[in-house]
Amino acid sequence: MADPVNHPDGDHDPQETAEWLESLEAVLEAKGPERAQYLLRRLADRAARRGAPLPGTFNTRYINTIPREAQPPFPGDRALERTIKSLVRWNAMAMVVRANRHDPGIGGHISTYASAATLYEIGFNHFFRGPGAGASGDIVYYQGHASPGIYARAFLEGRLTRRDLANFRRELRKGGGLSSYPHPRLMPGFWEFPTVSMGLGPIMAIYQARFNRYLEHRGLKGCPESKVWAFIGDGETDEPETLGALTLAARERLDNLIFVVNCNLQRLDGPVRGNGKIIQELEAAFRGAGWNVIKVVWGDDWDPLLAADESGLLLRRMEEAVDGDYQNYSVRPGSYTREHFFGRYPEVLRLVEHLTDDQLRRLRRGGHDPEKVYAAYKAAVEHTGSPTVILAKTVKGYGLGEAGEGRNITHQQKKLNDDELRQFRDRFALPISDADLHRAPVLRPPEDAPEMVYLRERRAALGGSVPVRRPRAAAPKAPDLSYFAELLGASGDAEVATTMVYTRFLARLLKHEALGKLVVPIIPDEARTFGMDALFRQVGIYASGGQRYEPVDSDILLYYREARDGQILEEGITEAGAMSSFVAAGTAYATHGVPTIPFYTFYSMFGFQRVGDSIWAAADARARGFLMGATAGRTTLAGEGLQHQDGHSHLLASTVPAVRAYDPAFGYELAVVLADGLFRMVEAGEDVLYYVTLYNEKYAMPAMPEGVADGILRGLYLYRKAEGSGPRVTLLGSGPILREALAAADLLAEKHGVRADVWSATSWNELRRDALEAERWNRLHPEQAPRVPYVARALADAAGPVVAATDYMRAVADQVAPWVPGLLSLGTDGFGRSDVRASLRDFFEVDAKAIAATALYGLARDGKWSRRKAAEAIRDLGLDPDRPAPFTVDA
Ligand SMILES: Cc1ncc(C[n+]2csc(CCOP(=O)(O)OP(=O)(O)O)c2C)c(N)n1
Ligand SMILES: [Mg+2]
Repeated sequence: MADPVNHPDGDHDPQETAEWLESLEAVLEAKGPERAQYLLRRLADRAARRGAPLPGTFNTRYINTIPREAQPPFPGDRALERTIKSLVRWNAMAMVVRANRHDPGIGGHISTYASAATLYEIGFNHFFRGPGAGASGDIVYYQGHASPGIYARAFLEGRLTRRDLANFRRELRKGGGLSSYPHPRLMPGFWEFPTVSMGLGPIMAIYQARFNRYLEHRGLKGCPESKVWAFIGDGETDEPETLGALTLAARERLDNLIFVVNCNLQRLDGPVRGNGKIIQELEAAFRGAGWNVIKVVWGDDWDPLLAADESGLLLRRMEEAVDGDYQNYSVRPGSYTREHFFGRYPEVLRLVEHLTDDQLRRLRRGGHDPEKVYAAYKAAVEHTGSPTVILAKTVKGYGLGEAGEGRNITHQQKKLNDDELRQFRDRFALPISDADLHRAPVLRPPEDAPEMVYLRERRAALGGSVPVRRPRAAAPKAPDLSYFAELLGASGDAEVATTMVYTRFLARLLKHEALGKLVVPIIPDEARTFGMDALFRQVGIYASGGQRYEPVDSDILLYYREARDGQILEEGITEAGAMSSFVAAGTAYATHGVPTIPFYTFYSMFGFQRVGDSIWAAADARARGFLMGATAGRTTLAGEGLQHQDGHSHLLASTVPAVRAYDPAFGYELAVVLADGLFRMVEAGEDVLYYVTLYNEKYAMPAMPEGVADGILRGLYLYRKAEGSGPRVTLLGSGPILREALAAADLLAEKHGVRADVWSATSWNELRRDALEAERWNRLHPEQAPRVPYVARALADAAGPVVAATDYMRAVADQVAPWVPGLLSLGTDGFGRSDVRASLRDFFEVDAKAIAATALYGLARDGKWSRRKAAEAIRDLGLDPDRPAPFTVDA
């Protein structure tokens, strides 16, 4: 091949250029590439110092990174692999076409897998290690929209039935079906990682690869051979999460990580970079971040053309053409490509004189050439010291011809007519008769057909089929509540916040003989805010290379201690990254057979609101662990104002079916909830998540009363019974606002002779969940004795009006309204403000006086108190009845 650097642009002294290049050749020949690289670096250094720095470019030329000469021999049987791939292609297409014929509008994708078939098949036949390959096998993130291809292969491997395929996207049919995309929640024996919300797969893959190292360095599991593969769409790389953690992967030298970006140049609506080149753009980004980049741009048809490109003009033409042009070259006839692409320069046109138009049209791109893809994967697997990305150029909808190959509509294509089916069959030489064609039959050769034997042999050699999800960790016994006895007593004179109680819980758990080492504390740069820095000393911060400097605060007790076997994942300021670690740790019971228990502690405002989609993915992935929303509460987090004060995370938490959310007020409540979470997730193996809000308001913690544990877990228990006579009311409070309810009860008794029972509502969400179940059962069993929801049962004898108050939007407490007649709720709807707690609670009307006034109104409303006295009380308490509501936008 012509030297690609022999570029005709701006060479004013070709003679001199030739001499320099000759010298380079001589060094390469005699001393090898390392010496050549050394000299080039020295030259670049010198040039920079002499005022001629090399222009910053992280790009190489627009050709394959691995030249033809360096390609390893292909170890497979090309013919049999092509047969298998054609069958998978056809079946993937057929299952979508059939599904949409049967149920128009059911959806599915043909063109994504069509472009990626070679990328996956080379993986399945030669690289992806299954569970039997030792350690944990490989960990593969499949591009969500390529799932028909993954199902089609599993069908050939005998893992799925015809009925499964027929029920693609019809999961509710009798016998079950296949989920649209990778959802472990719905197909728990098959899919491991949810990927279809774009960008989450890639970032989860990076933190998964890092977590594998963590397991190793902490002596929990050695899995150095296990590779993490992430298949990504080129359009998907626009998601900030896709590229957001690249530098972490390079910094951690994650050579167990391989990204494969399927550069079919298109996304849903049109080209990814019509006016540029996505491969070159990504190359620069990945190289700049420190990745090993392997470009697979051209198939072997191009090798002789490049070899004959003496003038360098073919290469120049390849670089001039933009992705929008390349899209045309895959759609239009060969004559168009001859004229527009090759025809620009006579020298280039001459290179293809011997090729017909049809041959020109079929000049393959690198991502469709098995040998080039194999070479890239082999180099990636063998590369050490940094992660690798493979940028493979393909055609979207490859093989669909008129039905959508390379066209802008291709992403949505779900139907093929008879002509299009015939073209597809002919192109891939599939054994389907003309008569059968219109049925788009799913194909499966007999078991003893050579391709079937080959397919099975290859997977057996690689350790069995993938994807497969295998929850297999032994379930360690969780400590019971008595292990945390120190947290259940009264704090006496000491004032503590629930965050402090939580830190003590964690410190104690970390000392537990069986579970301690399995705990994975995850923090995005807020440990000091939460008072968790004591853990730095106790268990250390994970640093793969150990601590290579003397910490500036090494003379103090709580210095920043990093260690190779450190236990804390101190992620820095990346909630998306921290959530990815959470998923890796929370699914390790299945991925690695190691039941690690993540405790991810974050600023509650930056939890569900910021990374809600990642939490949804964690729930889909059946992750188990604790999400700890610290500095919670719109009025409890003082000073910080609108962007920080969380008054809605419980509402958001209620949208995720796997989340059990709690809002404890007291230390013992917190301990009961966390111990229960350990039992359910670790010992009982329930695939749920716990969300618990923590606060930084300090107060004296009472001792745990007898018999309240069950109520704490169900979400409500009577904390203080009213004494004495007089009109009665019932107050419910959660989190620190429970104390406002208690103060309101005192106020009502002292000033108005009204008696209040005060209940601690530890989980509005759980109360509602339970009530919904009872209500549904009643609806469906009209002849039977109705079930009474727990909240209604608990409050059956509640006296007077019921007032609920929380540090969250009223909708949080209102969740129980259907079962608590006449409920009056108070909450913190509106934007937060920078101020002290007392002022904030006054503003949002959730303090003792607002609760008391509401209770008196309730009595008056119910005819048990005079309306005049209620109005007087409002004035006496200092409430301004005509002030605008705090939740109006201009309050
Ligand atoms: C977060 C998110 N946004 C939008 C979508 C909808 N969507 C599905 S596929 C697609 C286009 C994908 O293009 P690309 O990543 O290039 O994949 P290709 O199908 O071309 O391989 C879009 C926008 C999604 N799944 N996730
Ligand atoms: Mg694409």
